[in-house]
Amino acid sequence: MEALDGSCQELAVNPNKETIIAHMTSLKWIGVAAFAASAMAQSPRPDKTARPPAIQYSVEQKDGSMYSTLRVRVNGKTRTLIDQSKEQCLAIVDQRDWDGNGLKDALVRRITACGGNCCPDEFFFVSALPNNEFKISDELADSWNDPVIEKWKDHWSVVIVSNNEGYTTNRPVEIKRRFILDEGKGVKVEESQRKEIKSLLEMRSEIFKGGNEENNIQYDLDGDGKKDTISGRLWERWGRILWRVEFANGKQFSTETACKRIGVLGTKTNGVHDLVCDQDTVYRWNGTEYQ
Ligand SMILES: [Ca+2]
Ligand SMILES: [Ca+2]
Repeated sequence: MEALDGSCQELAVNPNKETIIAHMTSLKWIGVAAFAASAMAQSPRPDKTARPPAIQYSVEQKDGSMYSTLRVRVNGKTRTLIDQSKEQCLAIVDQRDWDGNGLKDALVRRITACGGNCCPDEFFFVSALPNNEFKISDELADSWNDPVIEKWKDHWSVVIVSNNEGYTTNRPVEIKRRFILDEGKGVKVEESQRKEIKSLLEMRSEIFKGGNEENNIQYDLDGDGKKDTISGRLWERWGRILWRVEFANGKQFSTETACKRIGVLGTKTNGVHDLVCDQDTVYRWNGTEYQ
């Protein structure tokens, strides 16, 4: 009771004494009153009863099913958040207190294809609310890649890069979005689109009708006065051009890298024009080949 006595002495000189004492009476709980009093005395004691619950998210596959059950364990008690009957394939990307409310939340990947490589994955948050409930956010964005988790203005944030990769010859589009978790919702706080470098001349996969067709563009890349040829075939599965360069002097260069666009840039390296793949990937001549 020594600390309580000390706190009461402090209360006696506090101008808000009546308010505090009225509050203490209404609470009818000497422990809370002692805490309030000690807080007023600016000598806080750790409140061991305020420790946040232990929260742990997990995903499991039962009975040989390909579908997942998303669970959360709170202080040793397990709850199901998404049942296997929903026929989703899930994986936990990360668990931490995303929104800073003292309770652990999770970032979850929904594996759209459930195996295979048909399509990008989706991502969503599961957040622990102060009322002991859990909230599943809307899906944030899709991606073929792992999202990046990083601090942004004192918040935890996730950066998800989406693109239109797939069985399509559409022009490449890549959008980078940043989300934070706020009151159970994924809030987009930044968005940007990857820009294209302008080329002098280019070949795009959209001109191809099918995999057997070959197209080419001609330009004097090495400045010897004779036009060189960039030729390509379509890799239909990814709508990308498998390309190679044939110089007029007989030298050849080929690569395994397929591009939705292969173009000639105005800039040169070692006297040979640089090439651009997709939006901004630049190939430079090192004297013997493009890299
Ligand atoms: Ca939280
Ligand atoms: Ca040439």
